[in-house]
Amino acid sequence: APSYDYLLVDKRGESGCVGLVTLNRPKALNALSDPLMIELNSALQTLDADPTVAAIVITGSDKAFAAGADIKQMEDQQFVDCLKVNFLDHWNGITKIRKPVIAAVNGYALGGGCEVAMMCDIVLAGEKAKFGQPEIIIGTIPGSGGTQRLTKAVGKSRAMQMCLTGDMITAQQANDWGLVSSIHPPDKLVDEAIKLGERIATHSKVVVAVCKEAVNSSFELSLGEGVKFEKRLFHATFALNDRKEGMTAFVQKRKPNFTDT
Ligand code: CO8
Repeated sequence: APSYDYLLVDKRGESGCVGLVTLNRPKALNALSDPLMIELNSALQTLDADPTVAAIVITGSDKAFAAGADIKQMEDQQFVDCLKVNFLDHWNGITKIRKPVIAAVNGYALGGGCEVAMMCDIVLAGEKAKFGQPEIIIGTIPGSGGTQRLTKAVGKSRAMQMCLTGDMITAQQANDWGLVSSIHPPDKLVDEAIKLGERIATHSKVVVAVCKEAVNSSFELSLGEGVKFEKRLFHATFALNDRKEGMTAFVQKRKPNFTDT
């Protein structure tokens, strides 16, 4: 297995069906440097390609999921440096992963850390988690989807307030606003995320991937186009053995035996 400088990668859950990626740069509160993000993309791609893995959990430490892009790396950077390498373009690698990705956020999810959490498919929070887009405080703005995904998640007024003040919100607020789907005691959070991954793992992996694609298309398409696309994907499941198996198992009152075909 590949080894990483800034990540711990493990397989958990029944038969190792859930990939667990732990951001591990404790000295900088998991600040998301270029090398860290390159490793994260690579670890996610490896787990995405692993046929035994059904879902992936990304977590950080108790203190920080991730405290944002690396400010020390950016301090002396010029516009032309950003332009030349299309700075942070590779961050959206997470959104190319076809298996469900669950963020388990304990501690700070700030700036790029909040953006990474929002690129995941499901976000679970520990009771002490804090979310924020503090870029405005350091003279910039969110650069990896913060102004877009946060607005879609919590609405304009709340997103504006967060982006314009830079103030953090609590796990409770994030839950009330729909940014996360549930809150857990900090020491139970990762286990809960893995349980959720295991639950998803009981389904057909191909159908899960199709379902994820359909939900995500709602962010890109008009309602009419989205519903049309969904309908065709729904029809497409009828080409799968797992669609037939799922319905036959229901009719025969037994558990389905999915083969991911
Ligand atoms: N980058 C680099 N180092 C960091 C970062 C960061 N984002 N966050 C924390 N660290 C480092 C600190 O410098 C410190 O290091 P050292 O011990 O060497 O001084 C160490 O981590 C511990 O941090 P603190 O001492 O500050 O810990 P506290 O518990 O006192 O405070 C906070 C914790 C509140 C999280 C505080 O560290 C903080 O405010 N961090 C910065 C948060 C922030 O502003 N994040 C947004 C960054 S910008 C961003 O993410 C933009 C993303 C997209 C950019 C697109 C550009 C094109």
